This record gives sequence, C-alpha cells and structure tokens, in this order.
Amino acid sequence: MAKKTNTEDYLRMYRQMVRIRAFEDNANQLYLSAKMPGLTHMYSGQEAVAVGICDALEATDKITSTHRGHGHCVAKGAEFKQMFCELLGKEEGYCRGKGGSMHIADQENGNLGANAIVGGSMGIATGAALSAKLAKTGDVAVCFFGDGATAQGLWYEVMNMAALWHLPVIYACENNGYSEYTRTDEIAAGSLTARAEAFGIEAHKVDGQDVLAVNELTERLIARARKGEGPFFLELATYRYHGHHVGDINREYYRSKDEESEWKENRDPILNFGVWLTGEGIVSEEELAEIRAGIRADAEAAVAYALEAAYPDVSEVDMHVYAPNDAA
Ligand SMILES: Cc1ncc(C[n+]2csc(CCOP(=O)(O)OP(=O)(O)O)c2C)c(N)n1
Ligand SMILES: [Mg+2]
Repeated sequence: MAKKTNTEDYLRMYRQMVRIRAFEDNANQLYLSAKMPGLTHMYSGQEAVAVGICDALEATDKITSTHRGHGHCVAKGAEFKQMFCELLGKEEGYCRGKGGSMHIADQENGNLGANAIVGGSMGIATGAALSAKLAKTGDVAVCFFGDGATAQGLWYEVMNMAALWHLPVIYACENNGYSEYTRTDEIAAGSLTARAEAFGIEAHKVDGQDVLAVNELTERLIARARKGEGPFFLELATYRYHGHHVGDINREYYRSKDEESEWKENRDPILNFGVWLTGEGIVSEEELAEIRAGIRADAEAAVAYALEAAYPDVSEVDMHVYAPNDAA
C-alpha cells in the first residue's frame, strides 16, 4: 500500500469503507425481511474503489453512478438516514422517496445519480465535465461503470469527444469479473485499457481492493485533469460479494464458492486495510473495532428511523418526477 502521512486521512477512508459495508448489510436485511420494495444490487466487496476515488474529490466535483450505486453515494458524502428513507420510498429520502435504490442522487454532494441503464451515466458524466470546462469551475467528473457497460456504444462516443476536447473526466471501470451471470472474459474481447488508448486516452490498471493504491493514483490523475490533461481511464480489479442482485442467491452455476471465499478471506479491502493500519502502528485493533461498532449502531438507528418515517402524500404522486402524468 502507498503511504499517506496523516492518521486522519487513513481513518476517514477506513470509516467510509465500513459505512458502505454496514449500509449494504442493513439494506440486504431490509430486502430479506420484505420491508423494502423492489430489489437492489449490493456494493459489498468493492468499497475500496468508491472510497479511494471519492476521497480524492472535492464536494463540487461530480460523480455519476450505476445500478450498484449505494457505495458511490456513501463515499461522496451522503447520510444514512436520507439514504435508507430513499430505499424505503419515504418523503425524507434524497429524492423524496421517488428514486429508490437505482435512481438515488445527492446533488448537494455532487452525486448526479445512480442509473438503471447500464452505461447510461457515461453521457451525463461527460456532459458534466464539458460544463465544468466551459464554465471554468475547475471541477472534474468521475464516471463509475461496470465491466459490462464497456459493451455499450455510448462509451466509444463519449471517449472520442472527451479526448478531442480534453475534458476533465475520469472513466472508472469497476471490473468485478461479471456482467449479471456471465464472466467478463466471455464477453469482452482484448483489453479494456487498449480500447481507451485507441482514443489517445491515458489508461491505468489498478488493484481495486487496495484503497491507498486507488486513492494515490486518482489524486494524481484528478490534479492533472483539473489542469486540462484529461480524460483518463481506470480499470479497477474488484469483486462483488453478493449475487448480481439481492435475489441472486444460488450462484454456483456461474461462479464457485471457492472463488467467493478466496476474495472474501484474502482480498477483502476493509480487512486488509485494517491489518495494514495496525501493522504500521497507526491505530490499534481495539480502536478499529470501536469504529466498526459505532458505525453499525448508526446504521441500525438510521434503519429504525426510516422504517417509521412518513411516505410522501398521495397528492404528490405526480410531483418531483421527470415526466408527470398529466393525461388524467
Ligand atoms: C442498457 C441495459 N442493458 C441491459 C440491462 C440489464 N442489466 C442490468 S445490470 C447488467 C450487468 C451490468 O454489468 P456490469 O456493468 O459489469 O456491472 P455490475 O453489475 O457487475 O456492477 C445488465 C446487463 C440494463 N439495465 N441496461
Ligand atoms: Mg461487472
């Protein structure tokens, strides 16, 4: 792991990763106990990607997210209460309960939103970067997407535009090895970094389980993107611990239990960062355990709050949505 100097920097990243894991464990429980409408896609296992990148961003920088978006949302600064309210369709949610898991957005912290359309956020992030460039705000945009999204034509359109106009955008591909129930190496020919390089875009592969490696690389690239040296492409090797979505429980027909155990036991981003922090003498295991327990309690309190919170009034059903139904 690459070294920073400040204990607070390390602990902030550790806390954010633990917050994502705690959020997801509670969201999964809400689904399993039939308290949450619809389904959701768990980010557990991929925490070092969202946290390593978002920790390098300012609040005014923009991100776009995916159907697996809770981790990005937490890492960009969202609060548990409003997030759980959103998942449960409650009025106090980030989108007044009308977005839910797959359309959660947090404009104040620069999260332009999750997106149920695979690859759908690529144009939005590139547009945000163009806007930042034209308005000379100095902001950058990070576009999170999965390996499966690299099959979408939009990516090639926006890479062309971003490269020609030197837009301050980072395309961050979370390669978790699967697109739904299909292995990535069965659907993606050649190399993803070579695809970006074909547009003249500087591309990097990084271990997406190593939060400090992700953070150190992204900090450098973001500083360069702000100076007009973008765009950049990152391929982050990572793994999702759950099924494609919460209902995907029997997975052995497409990936083995041994493979899952290998990642969980030996490559867990939180566990490994904790071992490194204690090994370097930066913090004790007792302090880390205290942090984890505090965050677990916060998450459970936020769930209890959200379960009791009010739904939007039925008279608002047409409000705050993109296309109101005025046919009636
Ligand atoms: C345009 C579009 N095509 C297909 C789908 C169905 N779909 C939902 S998630 C998914 C797989 C996405 O894989 P990847 O981009 O690797 O993200 P991951 O689920 O691994 O995080 C697919 C095909 C969709 N939502 N949108
Ligand atoms: Mg994937």
